[in-house]
Amino acid sequence: MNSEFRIQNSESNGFSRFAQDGFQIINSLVSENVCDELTAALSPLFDHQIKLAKNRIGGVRNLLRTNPLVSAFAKSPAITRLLHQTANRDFFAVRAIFFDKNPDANWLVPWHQDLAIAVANQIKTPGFTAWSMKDEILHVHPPEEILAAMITLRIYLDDCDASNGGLKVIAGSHRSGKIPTAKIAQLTAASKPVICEVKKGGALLMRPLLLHSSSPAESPCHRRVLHLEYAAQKLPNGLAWFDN
Ligand SMILES: O=C(O)CCC(=O)C(=O)O
Repeated sequence: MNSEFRIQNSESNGFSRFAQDGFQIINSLVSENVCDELTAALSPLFDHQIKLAKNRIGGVRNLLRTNPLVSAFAKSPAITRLLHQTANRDFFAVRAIFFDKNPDANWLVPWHQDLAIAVANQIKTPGFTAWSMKDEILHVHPPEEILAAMITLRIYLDDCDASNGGLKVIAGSHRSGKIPTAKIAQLTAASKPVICEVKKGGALLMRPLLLHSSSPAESPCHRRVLHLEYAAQKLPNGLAWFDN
């Protein structure tokens, strides 16, 4: 990793009301070189995963622990400073996933909120539900206030728009807290989604509780994204983040 990594330009594209809307697009956050370095390190991992499990199209998980480049990037002062500026508190990286929509992996993601966090241990704790394993890592749904304080930063390693499966979001939906599944369809039918168009090197900041979805690409080409999740607080009752 280029230790001189820095934010080139954190000017937003007009969707700058992060607290209100629950998301913000940042143009030109990282340089072409850093994007290419990340792509070169992560694309082969994704291709390998697709080859091993053809019917299982998911992201490459656990990258904070397995990939020093991702870990250095996610924890770099430039990124943690950006997060601090966004929400006026300190954040630490807790999960990193690499996604690539491409002709071999062109999936649809239905409307949802990101409710699961990766944890190191299982201790029965009020408000913590839906324990599960994803890629051999323990996950759980924490109480709403923990999710509401988190931020996701998606780094775009390719240009992305509506034609190649850009993320769609419902502005402000994070302010409804955890939304029951039955209500998600009603809410999305009654709202006008925003398609997040982001150029290579740009980024999307979003709250995990923001309703989001993505369509398969119409013109499948690579749509590579490094998805980084950050938390702002320790977990209660002896529970611990899987990474921190
Ligand atoms: O990258 C995508 O298209 C969707 C990913 C997603 O929904 C998620 O990370 O929760």
